[in-house]
Amino acid sequence: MNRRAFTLVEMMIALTVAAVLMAAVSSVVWMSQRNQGNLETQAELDNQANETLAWVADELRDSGPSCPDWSFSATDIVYNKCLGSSAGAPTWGPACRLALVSPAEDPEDGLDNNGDGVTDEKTLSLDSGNVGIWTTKSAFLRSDGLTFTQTGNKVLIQLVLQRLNYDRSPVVVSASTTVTLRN
Ligand SMILES: [Ca+2]
Ligand SMILES: [Ca+2]
Repeated sequence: MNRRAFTLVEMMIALTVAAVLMAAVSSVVWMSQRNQGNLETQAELDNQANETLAWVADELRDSGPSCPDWSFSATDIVYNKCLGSSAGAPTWGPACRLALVSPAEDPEDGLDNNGDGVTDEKTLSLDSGNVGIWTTKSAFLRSDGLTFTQTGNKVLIQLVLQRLNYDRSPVVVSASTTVTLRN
């Protein structure tokens, strides 16, 4: 009898120890996955911010206030690219427009319609004929995530990207660059 009771106690202790060990291992695995996932999210946003800034800088470098359709605001730019010159005068391409656009899955309504943890996120989009047909160039921008600031022939471009980490906490990346425009 005593031997059987002793065995039950042993079994209960063994089960408790096993449960504690499994909980500890699960916790370590989850934290490792979370840290790895968070690092990957951060790296993706950093890359996207840098690629977007380089692309915008390329778009604007051959343009400037002297182009025929130049229209500048804090959140969008209409511009023409210089294609070359003829008889000493610059030849301009069609009007293009860079602006924040609401994706169809999360329209501007104060709600996170697509449940990705960011309300009314935007894409930075290009309309290369200024006719309302947009090509998305960068996602995950916050609704306040694009600012153009013109000073003389320079434009400061500031981006703020946001998305959720692996653990559902928000990660925010801010990046900026200055482009020297064509005179
Ligand atoms: Ca929305
Ligand atoms: Ca959203």
